[in-house]
Amino acid sequence: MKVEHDWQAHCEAEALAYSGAIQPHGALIRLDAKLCVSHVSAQFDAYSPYSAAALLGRPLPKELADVLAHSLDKLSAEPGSRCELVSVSLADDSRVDIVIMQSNDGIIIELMPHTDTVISAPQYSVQMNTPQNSAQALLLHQETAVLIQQLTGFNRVMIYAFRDDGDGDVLAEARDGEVYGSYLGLRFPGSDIPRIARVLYLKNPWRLIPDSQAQPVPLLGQQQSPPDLTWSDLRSVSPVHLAYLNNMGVRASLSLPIVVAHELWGLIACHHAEPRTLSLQVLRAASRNARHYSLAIAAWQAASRMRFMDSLSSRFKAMRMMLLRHGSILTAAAEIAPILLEQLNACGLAIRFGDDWVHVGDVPAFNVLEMLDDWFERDCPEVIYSSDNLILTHPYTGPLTVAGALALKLRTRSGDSVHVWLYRKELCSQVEWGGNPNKPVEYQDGAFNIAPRRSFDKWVDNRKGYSLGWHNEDRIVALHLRHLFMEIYA
Ligand code: BLA
Repeated sequence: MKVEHDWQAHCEAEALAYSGAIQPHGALIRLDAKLCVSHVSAQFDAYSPYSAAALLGRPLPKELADVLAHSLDKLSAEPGSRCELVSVSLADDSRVDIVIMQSNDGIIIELMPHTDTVISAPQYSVQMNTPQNSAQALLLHQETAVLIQQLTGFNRVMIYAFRDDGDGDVLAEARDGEVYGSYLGLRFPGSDIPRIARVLYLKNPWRLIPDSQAQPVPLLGQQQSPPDLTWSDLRSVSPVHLAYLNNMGVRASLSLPIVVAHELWGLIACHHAEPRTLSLQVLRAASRNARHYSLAIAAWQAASRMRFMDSLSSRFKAMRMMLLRHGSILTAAAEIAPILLEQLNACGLAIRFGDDWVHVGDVPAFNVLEMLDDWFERDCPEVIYSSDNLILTHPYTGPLTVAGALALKLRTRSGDSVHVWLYRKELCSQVEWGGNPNKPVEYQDGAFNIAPRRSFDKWVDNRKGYSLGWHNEDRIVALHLRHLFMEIYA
C-alpha cells in the first residue's frame, strides 16, 4: 500500500524557477523591461566574446543586439513566447545556438555551442495516425518510444502516462544494450514528479539534463533577487531530483511533455547512463514528434470519450422505463438492480428513500450501511462519493463484507432524500512499483530528510482491502444516473 506523507508539502514548496543558477552546458543573459542586462551567468566568456562584468547593467553589445534584433521584434509579449536561432556566428569563429524566451517580467537569452547535426526526416518519422483502440494505441506508444530513442540516441526511452490518482505507469519502452534493467509496466508514485515540476513541464517544450553530476553555474545580478527561470531551458536542476537520477544510475535525462486537453497526460522520459547533450536541432525534432504524438493521443482520447458519452442514455434507457412504470424507486429496485450492477461492475445495491431502505446483492450489514449513509448525508459535501477502500476511508465501521462503494444523493420534490449506494467486493491484485514507493524519507544525523528512494528494482505490492478502483468514467456514469433520477423524482 502507498501512504501519503507531510513531506510531500515540503517537496511542493521548492521554488524551482528561482534557483538563481543554470546548468553549465550553456550561458544565459536576462534583459529587464528596459532591455538592459539584469542578470548574466558566470563564465559568460566561455560561450561568447563578452565577459559577464562587461554586460551587467548595460544594453546588449551592438553586435549581439544586431544578431537578435529580428527575433526580439518577433517575440510576443505573452510569457513563454520563444524564438530559436540555429548556428549563429558571433565575433570569433565559434557558432552558437540561441533561444530567446519572453518571461513574466523580462527576456531570457540562452546560448549553447552549435554542433552540426543532420536529421533525415523520413528515417525519423512515424505515421501518427489516431489509434482506434487500445491495441493500436499501444503500438503507437511503442513506435514513438523507438523513434525518440533513434533520434536522441538515449539508452532508454519510456512513455510514462499519469493515472487519475497522479501516479504513473510506463506504457512502452525502447532501450539499447548499454542500459541496465527495464521499467516497462512499472508504476511510479505521483510524488516522484511534484506538481510544481509538472507545471513547468507543461509550459516548456523539453527538459534536458545533460549531466546530473555537473556543477550549476550561478547567475550574477545587479539585484540580489533571482530572476524567474520558468521558461529557461538551462534552469539548474533541483538537488532532490539530481539525487533521484543518481540513485537510478542515470547521468543524462530528457523529458518531453505529452499534453492532452491542456493537461500533462504524460512524459516521454529518456535516460542515458553517460553524460549526453543534444543539439538544438535534435531537441526541436524530438519535440515536434512529441507534439504530433500528443495530438494523436488527444484525438484518440476525445473519440473514446465521445463514444462513451453517446452510449450513456442508451445504456440506461430500459432502466428509465422501469422507473417510470414503477413510480417508486423502492419497488423498482429489484428490476433495475441487474442493470446498475452490470454497468458499474458492482456486487450490491442499496437505495434509501426517506427513511426506507431496499437492498439487492452483497451489501454491508445494516448498521454499517446506516453509519456510512449518515456520514454521506451529514458530512460529505459532494453529491457523488466513491471509495475503493472503505476501511481506510471510514475506519470506524469495523470489518466489512465489501471493499468499495460509490454513492449518489438527491432530494425529491417532496423533500425526501434519495441515496443510491453501489458496492464492490475486494479485488486482490498486485501492483508492480519501480521501487518501494513508501520510503522517500531517510533518517540521517538525527533528523528526517527527504530523499528519493535508493532502489528502483521491481517492488510488488499485494493490494489488500481494495476494490476495483472507481475511475473518472464511473463518476460520469454516476452523474448521468443522478440526472436521470432527478428528472423523474425531483
Ligand atoms: C523531476 N522526476 C522529475 C522528472 C522526471 C521524474 C521524469 C523530470 C526531469 C527529468 O527529465 O529527469 C521522475 N523519471 C521519473 C519517473 C520515471 C523517470 C517517475 O524516468 C519513471 C520511469 N523526486 C522524488 C521526491 C521528490 C522529487 C521524493 O523522488 C520531492 C522532494 C522531486 N522530481 C522532483 C523535482 C523535479 C523532479 C523537484 C524537478 C526537477 C527539475 O526540473 O529541476
